[in-house]
Amino acid sequence: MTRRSPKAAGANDRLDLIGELDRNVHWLSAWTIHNANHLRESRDGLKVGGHQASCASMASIMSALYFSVLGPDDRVAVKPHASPVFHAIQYMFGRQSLDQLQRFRGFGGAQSYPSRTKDSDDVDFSTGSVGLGVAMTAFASMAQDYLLAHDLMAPERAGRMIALLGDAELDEGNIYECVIEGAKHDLRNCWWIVDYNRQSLDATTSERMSSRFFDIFSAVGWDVITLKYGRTLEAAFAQPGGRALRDWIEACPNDLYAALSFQGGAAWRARITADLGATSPAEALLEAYDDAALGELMTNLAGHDLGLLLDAFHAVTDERPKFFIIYTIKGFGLPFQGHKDNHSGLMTKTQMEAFRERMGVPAGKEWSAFAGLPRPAAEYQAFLAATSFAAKAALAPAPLVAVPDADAFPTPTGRQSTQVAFGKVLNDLARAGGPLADAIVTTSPDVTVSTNLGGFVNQRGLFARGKRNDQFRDSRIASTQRWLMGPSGQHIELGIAENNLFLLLGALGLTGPLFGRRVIPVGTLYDPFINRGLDALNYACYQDARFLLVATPAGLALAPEGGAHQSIHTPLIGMAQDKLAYFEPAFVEELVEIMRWSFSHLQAADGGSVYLRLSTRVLDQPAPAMTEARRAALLAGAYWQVEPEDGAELAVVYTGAVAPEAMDALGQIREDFPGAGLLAVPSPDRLHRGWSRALEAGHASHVEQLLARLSQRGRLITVIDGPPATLSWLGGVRGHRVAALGVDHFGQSGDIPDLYRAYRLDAEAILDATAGALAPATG
Ligand SMILES: Cc1ncc(C[n+]2csc(CCOP(=O)(O)OP(=O)(O)O)c2C)c(N)n1
Ligand SMILES: [Mg+2]
Repeated sequence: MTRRSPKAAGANDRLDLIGELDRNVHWLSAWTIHNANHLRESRDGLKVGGHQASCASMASIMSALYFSVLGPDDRVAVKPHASPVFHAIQYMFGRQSLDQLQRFRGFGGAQSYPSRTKDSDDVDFSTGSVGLGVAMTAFASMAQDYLLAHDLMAPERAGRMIALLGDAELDEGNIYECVIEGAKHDLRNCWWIVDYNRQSLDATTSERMSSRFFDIFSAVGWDVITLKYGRTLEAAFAQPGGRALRDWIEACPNDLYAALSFQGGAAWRARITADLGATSPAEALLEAYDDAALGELMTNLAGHDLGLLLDAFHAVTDERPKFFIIYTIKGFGLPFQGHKDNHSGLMTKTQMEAFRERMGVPAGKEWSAFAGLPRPAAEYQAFLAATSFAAKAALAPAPLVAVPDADAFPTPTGRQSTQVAFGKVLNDLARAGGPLADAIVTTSPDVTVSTNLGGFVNQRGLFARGKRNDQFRDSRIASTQRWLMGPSGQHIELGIAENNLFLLLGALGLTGPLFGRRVIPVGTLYDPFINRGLDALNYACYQDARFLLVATPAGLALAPEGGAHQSIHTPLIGMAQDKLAYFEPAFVEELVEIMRWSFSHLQAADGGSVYLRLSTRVLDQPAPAMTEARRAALLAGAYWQVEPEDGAELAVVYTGAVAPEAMDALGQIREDFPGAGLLAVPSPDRLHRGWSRALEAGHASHVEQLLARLSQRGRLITVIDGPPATLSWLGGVRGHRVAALGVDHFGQSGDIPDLYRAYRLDAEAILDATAGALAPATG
């Protein structure tokens, strides 16, 4: 960060100019955080926060990338707590507003962590939950390869998917799940750049890992490029005594290095002398530096040497995955550099004032993009306008994939489960062909067959960048799975790791905004294992990725598989997860309508993703009864399957595979209460959201209209193979008393009659609950 003077045109001048811009990236990122914490009015007394140390650590790496290396088609996941660096750079490019910077971490302002949906300055990937943004770039690269192989994008528009990460992010397991998957899928065009400051949030990290990361990533086929020392330090190593100095540094533990970086030149000198002895050849070398210069020398790590960074990045000419380990100092150039507590450290007003003077920023010019730099602003602007990153333009909205009308979705007939019917619907679509069938890409973490995707895959094949043989087929060994593998395949088979499923769905669900062409991703897994990938699911939804998630089997109805595989609380996840509409149909006719609607909802500007909680329980199917009105009610979440008499005293309400029990119980109830109704709720989520929205908008919601049919004193008996809370809220809609049946303990193995008895989901339990609900209220 030393000031450079303008030189003659040429490579050196270019480097100088980027160095000058880099200085303002350091400045603006620190200043934006300072403004939010110390200058902007605080109404609640809360610390606003922001990470000046994490920003300073990575600023030069990002300057090198954005000012010289990135092309218009490259996409970047920025280290979450380097968000201010990203916003500062965009501001310098004229793509971020002053108002947004001034409202950093405020309502409607630049986001604390880069956000695709909430930031206005073209964030490629949201980040925040560490590790996920990193893996997302690998899956985005696979998604890009999928588009390329299917001729959905021009080869010359292929970009590099780049993650900028903190070293502590490497502790997240999802990273390793991802690189294993990457190795299987010939991952390419993916760079991970580690800000290797050897500090996490709490502490300095173990030096034992340094060489291990090299081994781990080399082992999975990545090119590992370690950039450790800056050129000034390398030059010192070449001096007499330099070898001894280098050996000392190599042996220096991370925490000591960090502490000395904080303490400065005199402390470095004292410690090195104490360790090596006054007669060491390094002594003469140290004497050539005064304390300040020695402090600068010893913190001259590669991540703070722009020339070195630029050369290293530009030296990459092939598309193999690259793992850069770049040594840095956390808080570089700031008063708390190297201090173990610096993660949320903020400069005081006095420290900021000193920093401003050191950076040469005139008072009153703090917000100007090129404040205090030696050249006229126009020169920087002209330089930035000519960078390859500046050519990044907003993509036209991806064309919509036409969803065929109802004829293309024949309702599978006969006794069956929703899981089997799901497979048939996809299979029929694949057989009929057309734009929707061609746009679908399915994926599953090693449960393709057991979630009934097999038929689709038989027809559409497995995706691989290169053609691969099916040995079993070639050897004429009989199998129901005829899985041909090649570039035209439409199924991406994953290993078991569910995190990878959600990250891949996230990436495939963003191909429209990322690459200009939409695919329709359909992912399947066993419902209980949503929990395994829950943060990745949330992450995909947070970015507004669009996909159909089919979770099956679900609930106690999976009977013999027992408590480890029976999902219980997933309906509440479905209800609470933003940008994900949860449906749990009981019958095939409902499922077909929901699937057809989903393919449009996935593409609608105000749409979202869809979660289908399906079952392996085989049910008799009622006579076809779909009408326009029922379809609309079903998609709004509920319909009267058996209409109540007006003013009825009772209704049984159910969701999903417990339909036979609900119908059986209702039949018996109607012997005494002929007006009782049966309310089917295929989407507790849509029903509840409609109710919440209506509260805001002040009109009667669908659920209010449905329940208005009942007497004010009416009772609701709700039942679901899931948590009772999924439906018990219905009592709040019009004040009806509710008896809520459902599962609130872990499951166990058994058959459905035994389990539904034990967990009180059978007709008898519904009748008992009815009797209880009708008893006069006590107290
Ligand atoms: C999944 C997750 N867990 C915890 C956090 C809280 N957190 C934010 S940053 C951080 C440590 C960051 O260290 P590193 O990645 O090395 O970044 P640095 O600030 O050192 O550059 C932690 C634990 C988080 N954001 N995400
Ligand atoms: Mg770190």
